[in-house]
Amino acid sequence: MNILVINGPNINMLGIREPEIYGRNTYADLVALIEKTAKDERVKVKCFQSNHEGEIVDEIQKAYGIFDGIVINPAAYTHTSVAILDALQSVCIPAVEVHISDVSKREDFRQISYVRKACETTIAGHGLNGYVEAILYLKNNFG
Ligand code: CA2
Repeated sequence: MNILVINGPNINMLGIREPEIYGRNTYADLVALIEKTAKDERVKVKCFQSNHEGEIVDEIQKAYGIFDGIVINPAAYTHTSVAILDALQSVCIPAVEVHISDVSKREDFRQISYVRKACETTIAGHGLNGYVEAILYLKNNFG
């Protein structure tokens, strides 16, 4: 199985500010955790992070015919982006929405997720382990 992990804007700043919300681990720690999980589970993984909506749309489109699953934390674009929703729907690849924090317990504007409609499930509030759970979900259900 070949899984694409997409992280949206500011995820590259993890561990630098707001440790009470996002923890103390860095983006490099997250990539290391995802790569270790992929090795343990014998799946292939590619990690992609961008601060730009169009680049995320491009990456989803490029996944067509190459990846069997997508793990996506669109970060702030979760709450605004019809373009990312449309891209996920256009490629028809099973996707899991991940949030490090429990967005359901945060501000009103974080209660809306445009991408959720194109995702099999949502994992939120489990910290970085949410990405591990998402990989296992895709492997168990679509691998
Ligand atoms: O909880 C999540 O994973 C989020 O997707 C993270 C986004 C936020 O906009 C979503 O509502 C929930 C934020 C990404 C990281 O932002 C940082 C801000 C300060 C310091 C480090 C990262």
